[in-house]
Parts: sequence; C-alpha cells; structure tokens
Amino acid sequence: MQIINDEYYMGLALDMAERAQGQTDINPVVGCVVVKDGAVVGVGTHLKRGTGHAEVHALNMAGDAAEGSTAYVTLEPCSHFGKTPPCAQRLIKEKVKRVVVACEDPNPQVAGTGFEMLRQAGIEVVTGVLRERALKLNEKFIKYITTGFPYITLKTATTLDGKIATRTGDSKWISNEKAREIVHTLRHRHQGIMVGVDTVIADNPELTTRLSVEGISPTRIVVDSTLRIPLDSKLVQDGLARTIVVTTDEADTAKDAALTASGVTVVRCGTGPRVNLSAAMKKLGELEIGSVLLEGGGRLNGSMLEARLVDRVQLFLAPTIVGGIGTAGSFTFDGVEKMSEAIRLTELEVEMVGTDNISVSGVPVW
Ligand code: AOF
Ligand code: ZN
Repeated sequence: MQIINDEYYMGLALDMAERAQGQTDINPVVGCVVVKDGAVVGVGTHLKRGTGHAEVHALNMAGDAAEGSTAYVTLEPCSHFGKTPPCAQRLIKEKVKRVVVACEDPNPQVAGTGFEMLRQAGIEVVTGVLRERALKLNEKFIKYITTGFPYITLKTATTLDGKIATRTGDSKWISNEKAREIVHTLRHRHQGIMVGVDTVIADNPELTTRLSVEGISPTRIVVDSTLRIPLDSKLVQDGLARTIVVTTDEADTAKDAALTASGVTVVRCGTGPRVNLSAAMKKLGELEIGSVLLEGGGRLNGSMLEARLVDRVQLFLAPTIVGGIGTAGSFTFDGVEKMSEAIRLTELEVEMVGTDNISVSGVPVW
C-alpha cells in the first residue's frame, strides 16, 4: 500500500503529464489533480497548445468542490495571458486553499510570479515535490523557453565496435525491433527530425512516426549545404509531414525555387561552403521547433557535437561486431587529441532493450 501524501497525488499528476508528451507543441506537458477531504475531485492535463491548461480542466471537473481543496500541479501555475488566461487567477477565483507544485516555470513571463500571485491571495504554496522528475519531463521545454534554441537529442544505433554499417554499407538491421519501436516513440516526442542530405540520397527515407499505436510525425529537416536533395525523394514528394531544407546563402536559387514549389521550406544559414549549424538551430527555434531528434549520419552528428549543440545522446548498442577498416561510425569529426578533451556524458541511464540490445542515454558536459 502506498502512503497517501503530497508525493502520491503529484505522482498521479506527473503520470498524466507524461502521457501527453509529444502533443503539446512548444508548450510544456502539465498535469493537475484537485483533492478535497481526502478524495480526488478533479484531474486535468494540458493536451494541446492553444487549448486549456491542466489546472483549468481539473478545476472545471471539480466544480464547487474546488473551494477549500488542494491542487497538485506539476509546473508553477501561469500568471500571464498567453493563448489562455492565467491559471493562478483561476485557482484564486475558485478559492483553492493550498497549491502544491513540482517545479517552477522558467518561462520569463512566469518565473516565480505565479507563486507570488497565489501567496498574495493568501493561498498556501508548497513547491519542490517530485521536482527532479518534473524537470526531466520538461527538459525540452525548459531549454527552448530559456534559450530560444531547440533541445537536440542525438539518436544512434551501433554495433559493439561502434559501426553504423558494414564495410559494404549494409545497415539493416543493427538494433532489435524493440529498440526501433522506441525510436518511433522518440520521433513522436520531438517536433523535428533532422538528417544530413547524404542519408536522404542513400536511403530515401520517410522519417515519419510509425508506431504500433498511432503517433505524431515531426517536421523533417535536412541539412544540405549545396541543395543536392533529389526532387523526387519521399521527403519532397510524399506530403506526409512538413519538410525543411537547411542550406547556405550561396545555394542554387533555381533548385530553391523548385523545392519551394513542391511545398518544402528552404532556410538559408551561413555564408561559407557549409551550413552554420548554430545559426540553423536558432532559425529552427524561431520557426517554433522546440525539439529535434538528430538521426545522423555520422558527419552531421559529429558536426553537431563539435558545435556543442547536442543536449542528450541516446545510443542503442547491439551485441555484434562487423569490423571494416575506416567504415562509418556514429560520430565522425576530426576528434580530440587527449582523453581529457573527450566529450563526456553525465546523468547516464543504462538499460536492456529486449534481450540483446543496450540503451545508453546521457547528457554531454559542455
Ligand atoms: C500552466 N498550466 O497546463 C501549462 C502552462 O500560450 P499559453 O496560454 O498556452 O501559455 C503557454 C505558457 O504557459 C507556457 O510557455 C508555459 O509557461 C505555461 N504553460 N502553465 O499553468 C499548463 N501548459
Ligand atoms: Zn496556465
């Protein structure tokens, strides 16, 4: 039996928020549970940008029972007029007695003012309940709202000797079916999916979300310095999701026009021979893409790491060895000279995926 306390109800609010990952656009995922006299009287989750916040749904459900209740919210209630009115005002209006929060809202328009508004109205506010879990859940939102840059997850699958293909280029399949299914969950949970143009030329991929249950397909982003993307590739033709091609200022204008006519958004970033990746990420942020799943190849992965633009590395490791002299790895860049200069991951999470793959996830230290 679990003891009923603040963590118990906050756990429920976080569980609900967790299930809404991938569907709230640039907004955070938020859950709310309203409890009165030891009974849950209202629950709510923010489901879609532009629609009601978690607190609003939960308070609507609670009705008159909201008066004198405790509201558990996974994120500091908002204090501003965005696409919807401030939740802090609504909690005050419904005469909620106590508000328990997991973590503060780093949105500069909120950032503590939600707490202040509630306290000034005489409401008891407790914060920090299951805080770490709440921060992790909204790590993408937190990065985007505080920096304007999208949160980048670099995903790769390799053999035990770190290869992403055999010496002939064969790569189907490296990871097991369960790992590949997790990749589709990752796609669903990011707003963009990014690859280099060589991947498009070699594989003509669809880059959509195909799960055993339905999922949302992210915007497809191709880094392509000289606009080599074939006009007949699936990403240009299939219309299954939005496609953005990131290129340089010098890239061919006729090809740009042809792509644009096919419905592709062409974004120019950088005057040199290659795309300025940092400027490109900033531009994607301006286009309201708050998170990107980076799916290679090795050169783009390497360049993104060199530019320190990666927020999380998600590696699936298979128990196979394929050898090959100079065959492709996951992270192709000039490399460091000394071990002490290596890119190091912290906050490591390691787990088995099915019977024979290993998932390694971590946060690079920059
Ligand atoms: C809450 N509860 O459920 C959510 C919050 O444009 P809007 O009106 O949807 O506001 C978006 C901002 O509100 C978002 O950036 C974040 O600061 C906060 N989200 N706040 O009290 C919620 N989704
Ligand atoms: Zn709100």
